[in-house]
Amino acid sequence: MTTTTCPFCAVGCGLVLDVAGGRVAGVAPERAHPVSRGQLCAKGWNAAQFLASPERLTRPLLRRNGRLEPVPWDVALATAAAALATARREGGSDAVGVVASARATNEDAFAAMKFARAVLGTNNVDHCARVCHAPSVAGLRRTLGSGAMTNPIADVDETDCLLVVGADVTENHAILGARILAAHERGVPLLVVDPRRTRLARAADVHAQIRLGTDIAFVNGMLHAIFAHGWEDGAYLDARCENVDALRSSLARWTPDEAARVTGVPAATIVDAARLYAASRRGWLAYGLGVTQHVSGTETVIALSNLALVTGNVGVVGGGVNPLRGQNNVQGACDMGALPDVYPGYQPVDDPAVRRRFESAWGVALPSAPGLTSLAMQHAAYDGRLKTLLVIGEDPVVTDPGGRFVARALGRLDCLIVAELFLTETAKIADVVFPAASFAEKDGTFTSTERRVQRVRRAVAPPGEAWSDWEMLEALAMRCGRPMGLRDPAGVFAEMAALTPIYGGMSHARLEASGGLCWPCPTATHPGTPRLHEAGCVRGRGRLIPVDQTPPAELPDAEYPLQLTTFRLHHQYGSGSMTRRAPLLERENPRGLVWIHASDAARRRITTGAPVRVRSRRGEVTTRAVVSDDVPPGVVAMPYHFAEASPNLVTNDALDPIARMPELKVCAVAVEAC
Ligand SMILES: Nc1nc2c(c(=O)[nH]1)N[C@H]1C(S)=C(S)[C@@H](COP(=O)(O)OP(=O)(O)OC[C@H]3O[C@@H](n4cnc5c(=O)[nH]c(N)nc54)[C@H](O)[C@@H]3O)O[C@H]1N2
Ligand SMILES: Nc1nc2c(c(=O)[nH]1)N[C@H]1C(S)=C(S)[C@@H](COP(=O)(O)OP(=O)(O)OC[C@H]3O[C@@H](n4cnc5c(=O)[nH]c(N)nc54)[C@H](O)[C@@H]3O)O[C@H]1N2
Ligand code: SF4
Ligand SMILES: [Mo]
Repeated sequence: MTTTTCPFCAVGCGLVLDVAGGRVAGVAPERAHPVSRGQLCAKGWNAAQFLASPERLTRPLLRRNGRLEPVPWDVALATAAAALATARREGGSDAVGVVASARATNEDAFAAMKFARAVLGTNNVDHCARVCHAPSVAGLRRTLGSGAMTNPIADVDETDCLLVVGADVTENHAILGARILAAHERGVPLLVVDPRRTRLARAADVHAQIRLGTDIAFVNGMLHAIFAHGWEDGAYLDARCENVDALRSSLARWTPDEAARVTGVPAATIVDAARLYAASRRGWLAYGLGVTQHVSGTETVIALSNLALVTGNVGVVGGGVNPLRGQNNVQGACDMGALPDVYPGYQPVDDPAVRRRFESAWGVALPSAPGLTSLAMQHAAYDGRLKTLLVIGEDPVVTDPGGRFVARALGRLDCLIVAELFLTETAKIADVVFPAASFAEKDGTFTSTERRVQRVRRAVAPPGEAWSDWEMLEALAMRCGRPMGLRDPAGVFAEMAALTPIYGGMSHARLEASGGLCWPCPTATHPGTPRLHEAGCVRGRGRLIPVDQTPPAELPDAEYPLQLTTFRLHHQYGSGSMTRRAPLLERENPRGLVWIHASDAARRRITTGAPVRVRSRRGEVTTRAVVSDDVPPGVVAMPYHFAEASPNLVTNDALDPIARMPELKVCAVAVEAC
């Protein structure tokens, strides 16, 4: 029996792997786990199914005469190191880049970050947070001083009001979703802001079914009503916030009627939502990708932060601004500095004092200018500026926007190196593929959405010749002539903790206990910090910043009359590489689908199950229809787990100017029967 952490979403449930004959024979929930408390969702129960799939990569692969062929590790490492050396010689250090994984451990992410900076000499390092919660990191840093979830999941049981904006919690953070529903059943008011009628929306007291990309108008309308009725927390604003007058005067035009005109939600509903949230003693505000995956993503995060501050809900039990982080270790991959502008612990690369500390710890000169984001690396590859790219545990060909651009851009690299469990669509076009060990085959840690750092433990040996990502990176560093000195996961963690104040008091030994510790945990005796900003905001005063509604980059017109949004299915995960190899999960939703309202379907003679074509200015995709009033007229919605029917063939890559996040949640499309 090996106790470990679920490898899917960032709720971070505890699970126990039952090992027999060198294989994982079963999965059970960890009864004593402080968050999941003996529960698992469908994915957790099936977390071991993919491990022994015959499709697991077991040997390194090298492209020879156009085909990927198995080769010894030595050969694959030598080829990858030579490609990195050639690219740096010809194009300089910034001609190479690294994409880290939010699915692998903190130790793997730290190794990827160190490999980019200390071995390759570039800050070109990023990961899937770019297309996920980069606007939370940017927005909440500006307003509160820290981009992470402020309050723990357990505060759902301590609150007087639940406000969920653009998050499908029962499907995507299922064990948290169940806790929200239970609180609601005990009488806590539940408000949901979502253009789709989600399971949570159906149960809610108020479902604000807003038009796509109009959240700022909605929140500003709420704030207008709050100030108009005197529902703000005046004492809190005086004591703990700045810029109150600027915010208040910026709201003049956002009367509930004006907000209603823009959002399509009745003015009375907006006032109702404002009253319920503001009049409650404490309100737990959570949000997801419906907020972040827009060109206005960072500003929408700021608007939500304004709302929580004006009502005195930051730094208090049962309150908070809570971005529901997605991947099992995306919080960790951000914390580890797998981002182009910061070292571990959000220490800026362009701060000379910080840089000197890392330079003296590692004994190398480090680059000072922030690097390229993952999407900018694709553009640089397309333009020939980036020549060799290492992608660890990510499938951008399926999961990044912009039609076939990603594959075309990666195809122009001199060398694409991929570390993976499976031969994904991205691995298929690689030049070198390294087989990676999965969560059940290595030691390390994951950091959950509530900043909870928990142990991941090796239960079985990796298949064939698969290695942990950090081991591969150390071996590659050695071939590059600059060993990193990483010896084992506990040692990697210790090196990281010594350089990262928020993790400074943690070690593998301290994390042995169930549930681990929440950061910041600066000293060896510090108990961890489940709730941020309690003694005032991390940045000092909470900063209120006026923001205004910006429309989505692409609006419907005669040629593309519908709006496409994207979402997730409970039984599938990400690009599907793991869930589609779990028979009990795959059978629930074995193929791509598009949800369409009955009125739009009838006009196009589309019925449920019918094949349909979805077209945008960037491409087209064929899939099957689900006729349903879960989506409003004028909106169609696709899940993104199916490579053969990927909405990213049509989604828009227009960017949020602050966080460089693409607008994955709305673009204009035409839909027709085919
Ligand atoms: N089963 C499953 N669980 C997962 C994942 C998975 O793939 N499968 N992925 C994980 C990851 S990486 C992440 S980041 C999380 C994501 O979890 P969520 O944040 O819940 O992600 P989505 O379902 O993509 O989008 C959330 C909601 O935003 C709504 N929405 C779309 N546009 C707008 C808008 O303009 N305004 C508002 N208010 N809402 C809008 C959609 O209708 C949808 O219900 O889930 C994690 N959990
Ligand atoms: N249209 C649309 N597109 C989206 C989104 C959306 O809502 N709509 N959501 C976006 C979001 S929020 C995210 S997070 C991204 C996710 O995009 P990706 O990160 O590309 O998706 P995953 O399926 O999680 O891919 C992770 C890969 O890591 C591999 N893997 C798992 N564990 C390990 C490990 O330990 N080591 C290594 N080397 N590999 C491992 C898996 O096999 C899998 O292929 O998609 C984004 N794309
Ligand atoms: S809620 Fe998330 S962490 Fe918990 S079992 Fe389900 S997928 Fe795993
Ligand atoms: Mo995500």
